[in-house]
Amino acid sequence: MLRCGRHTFDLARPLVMGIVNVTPDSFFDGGRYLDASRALEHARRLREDGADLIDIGGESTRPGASPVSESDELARVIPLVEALAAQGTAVAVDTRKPAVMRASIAAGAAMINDIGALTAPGAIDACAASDVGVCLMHMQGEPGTMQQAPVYRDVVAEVRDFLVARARACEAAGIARERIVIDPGFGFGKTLAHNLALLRSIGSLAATGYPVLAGLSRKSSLGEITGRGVGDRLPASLAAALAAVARGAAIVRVHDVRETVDALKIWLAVDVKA
Ligand code: 9MG
Repeated sequence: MLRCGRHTFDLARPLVMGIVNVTPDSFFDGGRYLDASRALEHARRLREDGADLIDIGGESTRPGASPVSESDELARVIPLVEALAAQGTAVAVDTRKPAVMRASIAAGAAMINDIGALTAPGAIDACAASDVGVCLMHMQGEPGTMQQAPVYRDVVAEVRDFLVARARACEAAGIARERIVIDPGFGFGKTLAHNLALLRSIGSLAATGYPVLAGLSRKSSLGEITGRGVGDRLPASLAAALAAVARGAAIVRVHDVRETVDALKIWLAVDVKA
């Protein structure tokens, strides 16, 4: 079970998290949903398509992205969280800022999705004071420069050890184990070889006992393998989501919810024992 505020998810089947970026510069949907009514309409569509959670982001995290002010991020994200949560949607908010975390939780967010794994001062406390779920992601470096020269001695062991240490820090602060998800952070300070090693080793992350979220949707590693631009990476994204789930991922974070839900239905029909 995964507990996220008033939502409880059974992890017997993989969950789908749909992405809505309320940013001018995200790598796939940047600029499409800056207008709040369009973002809301898109989030509702993703829900209808079968998303279990909707991830709202007000700051681009793509390689090379520039930081956004707290007030801009709040203005982009909070109205959407309020509107979606009021309709009963489980909303995750992708942020690293404790003030945005607190405001999102007050507005009804069910999960805080932090690419910084709650390392900012005050971030753990902001989440521990509530009952939201938390997604702790691994990143080497900062979005502005992280893809310049990522280096690891043993990428799988280093990512796993970091995530377990962060999860334990959360538990020590009062965030129950059932509220914690870990994420290797595909593309965040990682080469293609690092991403592939992590994808192959999702089982070893899942063996820690924390549910694993995999975010590969439309990412550049898929383009490196297929030679396709971001707009033509749907088949690669579906294959990557299935590869992650087959190795033990509990949640996939995707742009293309309808197609991913269909692909998972086939995978489940074939793979899961009755
Ligand atoms: C915000 N964001 C972009 N990519 C992501 C990923 O792979 N995982 C998580 N948790 N968040 C992400």
